[in-house]
Amino acid sequence: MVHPDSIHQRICTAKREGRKCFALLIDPDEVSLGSLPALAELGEEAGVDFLFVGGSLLVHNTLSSCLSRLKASTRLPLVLFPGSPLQIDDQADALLFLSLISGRNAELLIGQQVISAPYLRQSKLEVIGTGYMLVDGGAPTTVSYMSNTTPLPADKPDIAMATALAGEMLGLKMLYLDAGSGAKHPVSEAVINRVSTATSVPLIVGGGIRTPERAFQSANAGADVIVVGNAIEKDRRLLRSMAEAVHGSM
Ligand code: 1GP
Repeated sequence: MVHPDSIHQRICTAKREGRKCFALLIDPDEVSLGSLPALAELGEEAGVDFLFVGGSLLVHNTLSSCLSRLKASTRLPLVLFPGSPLQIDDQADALLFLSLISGRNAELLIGQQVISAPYLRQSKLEVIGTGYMLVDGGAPTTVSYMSNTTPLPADKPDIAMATALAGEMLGLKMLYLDAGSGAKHPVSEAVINRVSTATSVPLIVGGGIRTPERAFQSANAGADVIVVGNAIEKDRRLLRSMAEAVHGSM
């Protein structure tokens, strides 16, 4: 059963009503804990819908303190976007339970999930099964190296579409097209459009989105949730214009 206030339900409702969502990605390795309250406040003022928290590889053990700082300073929903089962933390509201469906690494398709499932069942986290598709962003990313998988070719929308369809038919509740953090090239409008027209579950898109124009185009092409991390880490002033661009698209 889907809880009416669940994060998944909020995303589905926004999609149904034609409202696009904007998520700020916070990589605990890349922010100082002291800067989080101000960042959260800025996010609230800018109209950010969700804070995604996580990273493909965390080398500092700060996820838990990052979440507690955020929880103390904002009511924005905190969604874990985990690079590994080590990134499960009850302080968040929800967790994207990712299966790397663009790859053929059984560990990331189902292995790690089997390890995490009993812990997640005992947690209070809302668990959202999400088909994660890595798309070639023009340079090797941490996620392609860490996952030991080949990304989907950037110029083959049909492969992305077929992969997404399979994910939806397998019952995954959301799809995530990601060019990887800091990607040279974000996922193309052609790929976003092909995937979003072929499927009906919410589509999250991120990786290498650096400008409000690009965020607008990606949302217009069919993304339901736009995720930006790197660009805002570099220039927090982009937060408001990014959020406005996403919310202004249709
Ligand atoms: C990465 O989609 C996210 O997994 C966000 O990417 O940091 O490049 O915005 P950026």
